[in-house]
Amino acid sequence: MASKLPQTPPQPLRTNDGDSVVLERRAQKTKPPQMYQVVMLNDDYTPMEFVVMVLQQFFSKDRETATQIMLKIHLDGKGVCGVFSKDVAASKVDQVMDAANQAGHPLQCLSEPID
Ligand code: TYC
Repeated sequence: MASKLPQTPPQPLRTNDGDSVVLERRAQKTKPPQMYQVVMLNDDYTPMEFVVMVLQQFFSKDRETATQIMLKIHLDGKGVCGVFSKDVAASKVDQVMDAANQAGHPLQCLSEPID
């Protein structure tokens, strides 16, 4: 697949006097892509250990970080597992929901755009 080079806006050239040239700076037109956070919700039934495992397996968290995130969700009702492009975030949600369904746990997770 051909990779895109970063796009630099066209630089207008304008002659100033006989010899010199003025380069005008233009605002960058391409916006950075919208990013999405994957949020996990608390419930009363999913085992803490399962949530820690999900955070390690699908979000590449070490055990200590995964435990901290799980406890934050447990206490606050929800927590952010990671920030991704739209497609990757959707795929993370699918992976988590599939794993939870297969294990018979009601764990819920969603993705939402961030500013
Ligand atoms: N509240 C659950 C319990 O006490 C643990 C839990 C944490 C569940 C985070 C879901 O996203 C979650 N077993």
